Amino acid sequence: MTNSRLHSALELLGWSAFFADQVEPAEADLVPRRVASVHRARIEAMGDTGSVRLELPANANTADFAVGDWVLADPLSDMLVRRLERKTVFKRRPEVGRAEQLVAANIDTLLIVTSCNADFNVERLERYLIMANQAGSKPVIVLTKADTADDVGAFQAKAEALQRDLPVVALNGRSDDAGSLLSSWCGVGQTIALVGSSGVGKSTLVNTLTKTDAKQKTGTIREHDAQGRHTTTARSLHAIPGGGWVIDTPGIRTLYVSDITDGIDTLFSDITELAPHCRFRDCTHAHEPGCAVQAAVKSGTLAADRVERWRNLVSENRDRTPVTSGPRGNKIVRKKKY
Ligand SMILES: Nc1nc2c(ncn2[C@@H]2O[C@H](COP(=O)(O)OP(=O)(O)O)[C@@H](O)[C@H]2O)c(=O)[nH]1
Ligand SMILES: [Mg+2]
Ligand SMILES: [Zn+2]
Repeated sequence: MTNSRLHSALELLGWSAFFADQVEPAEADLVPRRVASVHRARIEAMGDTGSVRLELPANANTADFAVGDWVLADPLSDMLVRRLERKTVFKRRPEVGRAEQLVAANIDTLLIVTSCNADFNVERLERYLIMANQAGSKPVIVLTKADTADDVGAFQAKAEALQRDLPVVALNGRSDDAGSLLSSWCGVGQTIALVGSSGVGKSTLVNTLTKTDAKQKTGTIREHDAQGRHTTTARSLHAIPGGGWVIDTPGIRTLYVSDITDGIDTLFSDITELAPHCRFRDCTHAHEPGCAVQAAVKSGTLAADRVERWRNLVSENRDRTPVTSGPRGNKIVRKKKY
């Protein structure tokens, strides 16, 4: 474990070169603050001097900010000046025709939580994986209730087959071991969030991870973390003893895919990497002669149902993504607001 006293207060909050490099010389008198919770009319943030309520410019819309965002503020007035570019961002479009909503930002790792029981569902896990890939967060599958299952290895193998190099951790969320099994994603300044169906053990895991151990309660940030201050909000940052942060209930519920540029390709890289070997450049991998994907299915190296799910997800994304966002097949050019 890294000793948190060797890190600055901002580094403990997740500040890194990615954000520091964005600060212009003219902004040297401003201070970085990390958004801890977003409300309709106010934003709470954390910085090297603790929690503050940011003053908002008259034209600011709190809906443009997400838990986890880094902003620059005036240290005297706490006035928010601007948001820094995000390393990762989760958005969702609640319905076709509605605007995308921000869920959370700068999440390094998304823990996709399911249980070693009937909750385990490949289709649902694939949708969460697409979400994580698209956001730019590293996905990890967490298999809870390993203590209740006869064949944990079978669940583990199925989960590992979902995406190349996908870490899979099986655990008992109620046991203290859970924290050490997940510690490599909960280090100093690292931010995680959990998604998964109701009842899989997300709250249990958050409680286990954030359990305050008096011996580890060191450093300035720990003294005034957001615990107890933002109990009325749906989403907020909570400190993990040892250095990381967890965003509770990130509220990612909608499981259809939309507005995905490369999150599907990342999930199905085994399929998309075969495409250049097809005879036709515009091969749909459905019925064309000389199709490398169909050849892989025939030879048994690729599962037919996986190709089928890939096809369905690609078409669902096409149907649910507004054409105004970008021409079909091209990368969506995302508008920057700040
Ligand atoms: N045996 C066992 N029970 C668990 C585990 N994780 C959670 N539970 C239980 O599952 C139930 C639902 O957990 P909860 O954390 O509320 O799930 P959430 O809806 O995802 O937040 C509770 O009764 C927990 O005690 C686990 O790893 N093993
Ligand atoms: Mg819960
Ligand atoms: Zn093909």
